[in-house]
Amino acid sequence: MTKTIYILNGPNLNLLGQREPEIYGHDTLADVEARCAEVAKGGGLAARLLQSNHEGQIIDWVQEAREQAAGIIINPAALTHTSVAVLDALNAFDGPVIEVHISQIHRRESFRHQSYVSLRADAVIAGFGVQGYALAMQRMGQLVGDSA
Ligand code: CA2
Repeated sequence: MTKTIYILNGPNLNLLGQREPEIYGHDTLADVEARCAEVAKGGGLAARLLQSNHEGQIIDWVQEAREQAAGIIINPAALTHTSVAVLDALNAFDGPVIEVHISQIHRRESFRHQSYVSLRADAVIAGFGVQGYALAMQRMGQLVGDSA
């Protein structure tokens, strides 16, 4: 059976492509979803992209992933820097976790330098723009694919 990778996105990422293009670029989450689906397919995987502005919903999806997904790609957005609850949920997930940030968070305000999620993430990608999601999916193919 095809393995599914969850691509979870936190608060305000629904605005991707509509605001602050100088930081986040012009692509929308729908563009990200299409590109990730393509890369996933090439690696024999399926992609499921989800976005919520609500911390509890992100946690519910991480818990759902325990049953439904082989790996998680997550851009927790601002929850990266605040949420022990998202970290705890990820700690209960057994598969690979890749943290993605569109911007280079270490070159931004100091409050963005701290990531709770990095304490669990197997890999972190930051500053590649939305290409980071596709790179993460490529790596997932290596980590959970049939040739892994
Ligand atoms: O660089 C990233 O991917 C971030 O996770 C994005 C978060 C920010 O809080 C993190 O520090 C770094 C912000 C997401 C908000 O997304 C928007 C996209 C377009 C327009 C407005 C907000």
